[in-house]
Amino acid sequence: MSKDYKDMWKGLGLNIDAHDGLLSVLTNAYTNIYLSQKERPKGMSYFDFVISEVHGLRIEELLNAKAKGKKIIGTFCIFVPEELILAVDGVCIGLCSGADVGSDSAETHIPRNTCALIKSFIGFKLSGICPYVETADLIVGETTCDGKKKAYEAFDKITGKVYVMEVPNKKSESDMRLWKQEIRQFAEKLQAVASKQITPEKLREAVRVVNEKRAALQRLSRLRGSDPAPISGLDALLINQISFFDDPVRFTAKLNELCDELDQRVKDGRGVAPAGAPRIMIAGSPMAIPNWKLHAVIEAAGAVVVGEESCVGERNYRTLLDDKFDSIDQALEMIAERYLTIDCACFTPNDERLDNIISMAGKLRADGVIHYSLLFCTIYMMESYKVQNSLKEKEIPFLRIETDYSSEDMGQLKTRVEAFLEMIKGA
Ligand code: BJ8
Repeated sequence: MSKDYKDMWKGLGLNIDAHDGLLSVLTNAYTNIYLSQKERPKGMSYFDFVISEVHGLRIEELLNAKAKGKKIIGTFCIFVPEELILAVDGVCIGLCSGADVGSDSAETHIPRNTCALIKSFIGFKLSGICPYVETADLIVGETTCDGKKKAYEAFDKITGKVYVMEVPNKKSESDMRLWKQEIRQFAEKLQAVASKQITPEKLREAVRVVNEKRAALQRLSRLRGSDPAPISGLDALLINQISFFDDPVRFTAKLNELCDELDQRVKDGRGVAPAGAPRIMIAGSPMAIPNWKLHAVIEAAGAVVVGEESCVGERNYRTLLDDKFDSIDQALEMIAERYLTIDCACFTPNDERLDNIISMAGKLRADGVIHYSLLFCTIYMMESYKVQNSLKEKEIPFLRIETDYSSEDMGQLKTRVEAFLEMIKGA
């Protein structure tokens, strides 16, 4: 970190000893998993810097933004439209957490058999180690899976900052009506919290910023379709994770610079693994920072992860938003329509997800798909069987993994992944 931030953390009420412990674990993991990689693009140095300052400079930036009257809006789901947050001059921060922290305290509020992502965000708060939650003016939850829906009740008790959007479970006309109403109410809530009016100009600018970020992420995804892959799955995952909390304009510029470098690598036939190395696509539950477990296992075994069909991945940036609207009402309708195209497993039926997986596997030239579900993430665990069947029809090799954030099953994961790669190589 570039300087001592202890006073800032104390001011936010963090538990300094526990926080120091977290940072040292994070630094060690990052050094072992990330900095030891070979053939990393030079452009990754910006993203390394962001990680080194994840609880330092970025938090200082957020506090400076608050001092200027901006509001910090924390989110847990890609159903929450970032465009609306930017349109009230707010800052959108993804709060999902990917580390096994504070489980014991979390279990005093929610059951033990809850997915690691939920346990983690509650555990982080109760352990006093998340400066993002402390900085947030409003935390937006949503009625997606049952675990999150009920966990937000507990989280509101602990933080007093939670607002919940109702996401329907189907996509019929009446569901769309409900969702449009939710989007309108969210826009009103944001305007009240920020004491700012959304204007068509502000919203158009916000749409442009978010579209450019998503277009840069799409560009990165397309580049990963090359063989040899010009960037590791670990690095691409990290970039996707950072996209949820970095300044969007700066992030987009840095990602486009990196993609220019990757373009050159593709022209030169230079990759992070030899051409012909097994190419794996991952589908399923989101991997919040610093959850790098499965990518690390796969790439240590000599394969390369070429894409993530996940919210920390393609599901987040697949669709851009049309900015050709004449009024706020029309824009809110278009936002609702764009967000209801998201193919989260919380919907029934959700066959578009199967089509998206097949199409993505083709574009990325994936040799196999690993379906990843967090333990107790029922919706993705359930849907993995349909994914398996549709991949079988296309003769695409499939492996189902259910795991959490602990390292206890690393040996077993390694064995299963290696066997899967052997099967692919022999096919
Ligand atoms: S749009 S995937 S971000 S809900 S892993 S908490 S689903 S039990 S995160 Fe999600 Fe929005 Fe859907 Fe995406 Fe529940 Fe599963 Fe836990 Fe999950």
